Amino acid sequence: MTSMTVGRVANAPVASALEGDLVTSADLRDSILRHLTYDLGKEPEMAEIHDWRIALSLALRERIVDHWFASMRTARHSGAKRVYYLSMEFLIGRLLEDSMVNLGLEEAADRALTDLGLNLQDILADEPDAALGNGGLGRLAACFMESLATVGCPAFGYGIRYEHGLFKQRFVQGRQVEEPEDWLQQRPAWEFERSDIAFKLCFGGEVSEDGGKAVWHPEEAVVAKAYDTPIISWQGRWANTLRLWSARPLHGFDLERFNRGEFAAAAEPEALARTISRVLYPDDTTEQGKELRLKQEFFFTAASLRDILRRFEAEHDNLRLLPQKAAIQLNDTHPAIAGPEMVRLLHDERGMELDEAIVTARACLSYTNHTLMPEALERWPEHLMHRLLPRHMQLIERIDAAHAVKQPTRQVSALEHGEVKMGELAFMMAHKVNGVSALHTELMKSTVFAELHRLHPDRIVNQTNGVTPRRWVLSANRRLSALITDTIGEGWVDDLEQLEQLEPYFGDAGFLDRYAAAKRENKADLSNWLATEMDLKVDPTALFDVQIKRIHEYKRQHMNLLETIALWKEIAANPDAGWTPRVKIFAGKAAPGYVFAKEIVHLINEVAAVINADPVTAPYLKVAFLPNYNVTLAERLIPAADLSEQISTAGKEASGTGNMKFALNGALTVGTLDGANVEIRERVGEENFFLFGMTADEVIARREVPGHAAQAIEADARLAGALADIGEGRFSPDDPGRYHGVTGNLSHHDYFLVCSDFTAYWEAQRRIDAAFADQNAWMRMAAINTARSGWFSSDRAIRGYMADIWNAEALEVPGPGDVLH
Ligand code: T68
Repeated sequence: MTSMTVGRVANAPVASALEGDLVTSADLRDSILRHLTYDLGKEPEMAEIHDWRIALSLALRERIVDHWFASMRTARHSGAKRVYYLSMEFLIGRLLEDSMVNLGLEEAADRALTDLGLNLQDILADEPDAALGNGGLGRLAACFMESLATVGCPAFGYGIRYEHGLFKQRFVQGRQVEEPEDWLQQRPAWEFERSDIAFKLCFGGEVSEDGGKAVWHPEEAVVAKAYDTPIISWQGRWANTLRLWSARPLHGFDLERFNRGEFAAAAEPEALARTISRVLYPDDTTEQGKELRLKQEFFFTAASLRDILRRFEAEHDNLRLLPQKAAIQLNDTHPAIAGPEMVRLLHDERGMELDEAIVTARACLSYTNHTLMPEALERWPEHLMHRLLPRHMQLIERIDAAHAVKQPTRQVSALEHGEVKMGELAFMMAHKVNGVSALHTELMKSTVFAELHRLHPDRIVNQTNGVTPRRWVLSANRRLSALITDTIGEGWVDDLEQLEQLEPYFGDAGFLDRYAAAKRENKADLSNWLATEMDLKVDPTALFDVQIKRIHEYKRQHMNLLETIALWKEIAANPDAGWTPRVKIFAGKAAPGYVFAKEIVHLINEVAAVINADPVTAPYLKVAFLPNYNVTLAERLIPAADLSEQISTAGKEASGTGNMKFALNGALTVGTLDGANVEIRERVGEENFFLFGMTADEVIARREVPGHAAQAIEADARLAGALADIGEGRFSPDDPGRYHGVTGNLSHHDYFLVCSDFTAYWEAQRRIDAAFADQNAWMRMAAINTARSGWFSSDRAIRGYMADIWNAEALEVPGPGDVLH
């Protein structure tokens, strides 16, 4: 790949590099002032930090636009296939630093702001996190958008422009309290409102027949209006569009009613329509059959398909070419209504034969599965589907029947017990279906999709997840990045497997020292932050043990907590036994309706309060539960971690992506053989990974053992002691029975096998204590994790999708001098 730096070349018109930088920073300062004055209408003396932040963002956005247009033009003129990534969630976080770094304008911005008497870090810290997602699935979509641009794949991301993203989490007396998120309160700096790109979408009504043709007479309609955010690649070589839809009423405001004095009623249609894009559903892996959710899914999927067809029809006149020009990826089943909707657009609205419409739609569509947990697989009641989308319900029956014809004996159907199974529907309407780690893909084949896999043995493929190195190494971990670039040059940033070149330097005097110094300084920064923000003093040289992710039973934060309690008791009983000091760090949100997860949140906070107040154990153990986990907090924590907790019940975590971020940043993993942990361990080497626990097969067998939890508790006095402390109210003296639900569940039912895996987990942690005591050996293992994790770049993942699923090629913006025609 060439490393032409369009951004830099375009912005450095004069001879010496320094002179060029000065010109750039002066230009940038001028455009910041221009945007502040003429777009925001503020005088510099009156401007507040967010005004400056928005002015800087607009100044950078301006520099993205030319690359963006050039990319779009190149895509149009080349006739290349476009990729469409349909996702209910894009957890993008902050965009300012990303854009600045990718444009190569960081130093210029720093200098421009210093000239203006401002501090770049303060400005970056002012940006709200765009939290338009729940967790891994949404963050993957955001990493994929950045990588699609960086590898030069012409693509659009399509989703919903939620007015309110994921709730903000506060702790009140240790309990989670949810507060609405309001990222649009200040003027959004990155998006372009597209009043001209809007589609009418219909719901409800009935279907009639007219000369053998189905005619849908809907009873309700809303408008989907587009908002575009350009996503710029590393070094500004390419830019794609993230197009988010916002719901508006078909007929605005009712002036007649308003004039009659019915003010609220006059605004009603507006409020109702807008409800569709009002809030992100805060569900993580548990689905609720909510009508509004189905409306949201149809809303963004149908708007996106209409947009895709409009673009195709502007460029081509033969619908049969569609599969050569459009690859449409469904991020989980949330956009699975795309199958029937596309058939409807091709058959009902454009007159293509039904069978051909099904084949054509399937050739465009592909589906990524992110979970095998039965309760998280989407199913919609047929009656609801019928009421909201009557024509689609008919087409689902037709698709299912057409699929049934191919089966010798009918075994699989998308319709069961009066419900539409969206996983089956997505599978039937996709030419490729992928899992997100090697293990997960194999489990898809042998469990949830076993029958469908037998019928279509070439359809399921694996694409192990990845993360963007620009955000998760280069920006998040400046010290490590500087060391890497000093050692092997800058090429690793968009060719992450170059990190392998680090390993020969491990023997050199100095490399591992510098590696250790970077980690030490990152930990010192986090310690200072914990002191100021959380009023918590920790030993910055202690082992920083981090578990950050959504709170869920299968992720087993409670197993980590039980080990914490057991460790605390052991230290208290024998404080002089040479303990390795540890800081246990937790962060994560519980879905508001997930009672058990909220009890775990409460319990972690109560345990933390008791342990942190114990003067005897204080030198060796502290517990921090940081509120409101989000992308920005992850960027702060991961570079400072020594240990990455990836301890899900084997077979349950489809992949994990945090595990990859930690490994790249030199944290060692304590983990089960689950999701991408398996592949991380294969790459970094088993001696550089702390494995414990049952395998996916053993988990299934263990569940069959009657009384498995009681047996495990009986056999492990530490586990029994920790459970007893919780059950007796040691951490909740005001309400000793508060956690009987938790202890009862663990002692009797224990579906996620916390008790059965506890002893192995405890032993792994003690091996970790011993390993950490030898800092030289530990830092070497950490550096090996960095050097051998380059494969987990989302650039690699995207190239895999392009080759195996989309059949799409990368493009390049013509360099200066090349003529576009
Ligand atoms: C995650 N899934 C997987 N779901 O749990 C994780 N679900 O193992 C994997 O690494 C990641 O996807 C990316 O592949 C989710 O994050 C959700 O967020 C979700 C949201 C709504 C409904 C259901």
